[in-house]
Amino acid sequence: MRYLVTSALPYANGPVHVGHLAGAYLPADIFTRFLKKKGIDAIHICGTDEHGVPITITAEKEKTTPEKIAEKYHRIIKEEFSAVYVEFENFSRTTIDIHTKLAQSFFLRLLEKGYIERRDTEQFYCPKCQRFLPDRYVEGTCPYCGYEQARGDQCERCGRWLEPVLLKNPRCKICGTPPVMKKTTHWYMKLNEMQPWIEEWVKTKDWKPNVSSAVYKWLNEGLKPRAITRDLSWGVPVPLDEAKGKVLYVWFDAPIGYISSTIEWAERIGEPEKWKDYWMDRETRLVHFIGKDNIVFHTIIWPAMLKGYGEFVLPHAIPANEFLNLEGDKISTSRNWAIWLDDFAGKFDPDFLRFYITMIMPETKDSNFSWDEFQERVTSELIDNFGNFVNRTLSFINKYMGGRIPHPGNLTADDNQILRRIEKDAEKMAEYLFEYRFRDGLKVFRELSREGNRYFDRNQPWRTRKEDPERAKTTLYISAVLADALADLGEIFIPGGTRRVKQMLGTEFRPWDEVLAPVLKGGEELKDVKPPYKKIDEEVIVLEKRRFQMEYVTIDDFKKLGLKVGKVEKVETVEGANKLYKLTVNLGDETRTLVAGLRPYYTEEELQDKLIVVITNLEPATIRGVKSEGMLLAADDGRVVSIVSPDKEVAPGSEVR
Ligand code: B3M
Ligand code: ZN
Repeated sequence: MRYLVTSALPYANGPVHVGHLAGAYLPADIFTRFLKKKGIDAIHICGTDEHGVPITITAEKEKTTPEKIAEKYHRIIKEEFSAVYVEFENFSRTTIDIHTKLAQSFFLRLLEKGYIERRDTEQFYCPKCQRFLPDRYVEGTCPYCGYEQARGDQCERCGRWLEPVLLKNPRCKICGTPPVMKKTTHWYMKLNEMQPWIEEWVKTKDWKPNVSSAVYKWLNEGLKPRAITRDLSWGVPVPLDEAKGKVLYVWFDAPIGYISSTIEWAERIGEPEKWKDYWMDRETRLVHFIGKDNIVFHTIIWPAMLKGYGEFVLPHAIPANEFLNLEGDKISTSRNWAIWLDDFAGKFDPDFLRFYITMIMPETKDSNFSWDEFQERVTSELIDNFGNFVNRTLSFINKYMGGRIPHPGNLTADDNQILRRIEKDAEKMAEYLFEYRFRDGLKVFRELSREGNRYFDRNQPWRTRKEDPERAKTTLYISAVLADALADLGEIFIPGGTRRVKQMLGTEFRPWDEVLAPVLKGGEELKDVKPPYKKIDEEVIVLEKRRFQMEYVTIDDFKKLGLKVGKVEKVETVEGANKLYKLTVNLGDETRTLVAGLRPYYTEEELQDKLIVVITNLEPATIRGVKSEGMLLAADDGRVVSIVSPDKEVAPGSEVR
């Protein structure tokens, strides 16, 4: 048996956020790490999806080329993943040569075999821009809700799916000209003819309930032929003379990226034939991790493409996740209602995110990320549970046992119970993980950590140390063995902290099934004992939370805000807080103190005498012992923080309306 694990290819038109992480990349990373630790041959394959209209739109907006956008975000996304310890055997791009050729060969083979047909149709065309307009390039009034800026594929206000012809007053998104209908030719995949086979195949699968319901909804509606070409210049060219100026639809070429990335990997490691083991050997289990919006493409269209092509294995499982919301609201990149991975990793230990996201992973239904819960869960379940157990064990050994793990004496029933439990829990976790139940897997780990703390409390080494030293030594030995086992079982979820634990113990990570046989014999010397995790930085949480404390307001609500221009008269640092400044601000008829988390972004000189905008009637808050009587406004796109400042000189105290 062998596994090929993939996660959805992110569009190279923006950075990756926690929603993406929870949907596909984290479960895929945990799963691959687990398989490898189980001694199973497994690789994790991904790359950026660099074609498609979203990228050309971004390029037009930023007045640059799709190539440049793809290049930029490929690099950013790759860095973001490594910042949260998500690892791949290969992270490719759909613009490489291997990919273009393979995608074209897919098209030609399916055409040759009669799965694709040519059709003449009509489509919106902008006479001014002289181009056909993809759905997203047409804007108009939504026929359902009357929203005037509805997009040709979907209305952002009422959420309904649209087609450009349904829009009232349609216009070209680029130049505003009303488009005209024009004849064109496209190639369609005859999914309707493939439906009987797809249904047969789908029935052989043991889908997760959320996946299953989406798949059958589509099948029950009946599959329709689907256009797989577009009149665009950005994409994989359709390899036919009669199709000049046309490219493959991005969703046709994207999943082929899983194969081309595997080929690229095989070439890179100097075994150019090796990709075939993963794509052509029936022993391989192909597992696609994706978010729920990608279900139909992976469960219906992609298998149909693979089946039509004929040489490759079909998906073994598609454990799609539902959505992760953020502070009770849908994640939205355009509203910056998101937590970006690189931003997070600069502020907190990446294990914190991996741990919390796994705890709330949207495996069967949507779930919600909340900063309060993040802080609470990470503190109580990771730092004060696993972290504390390791730390009290190792500190005790350091302090009272000369820094060496003691040799055990006779084992009591309680000691043996711990050793057996490690074994049982490792098995239980493995069962959950093979079933893609990552929350449950992590729960076993959390409970085992908790049992470690209880064991330590029950056996009271601080007391037996004087009364019964043999007992104390055995207790600490067993605790160290458990700490070592926890590091192994936890590694797949929290690779950072568990590595630090291994370093302190002087042991190596071991295969899953060897966790039961303790390697520690007693006598080993500990190295650099310190808590595996630092506490969560309260000030950083406070600042993060502020970003998400908004909801829709009426004009009257807005008027309730006392917004005034202030002038910074004095800038001071706050003792023990390296993110904060204490600002003394002149508001015309009064002077106030504000605490602001600006130190990473502004020097004291830059702030001195600056005009700022202040909310004057915000409930005062005491931050690090300093009373903050208001809040200043700043823009934050996740990368740059920029103070909002009037662009002409106005008197301090001026009202902002
Ligand atoms: N790029 C959509 C997305 O990022 C798409 C996935 C392709 S997987 C083959 O959600
Ligand atoms: Zn136009």
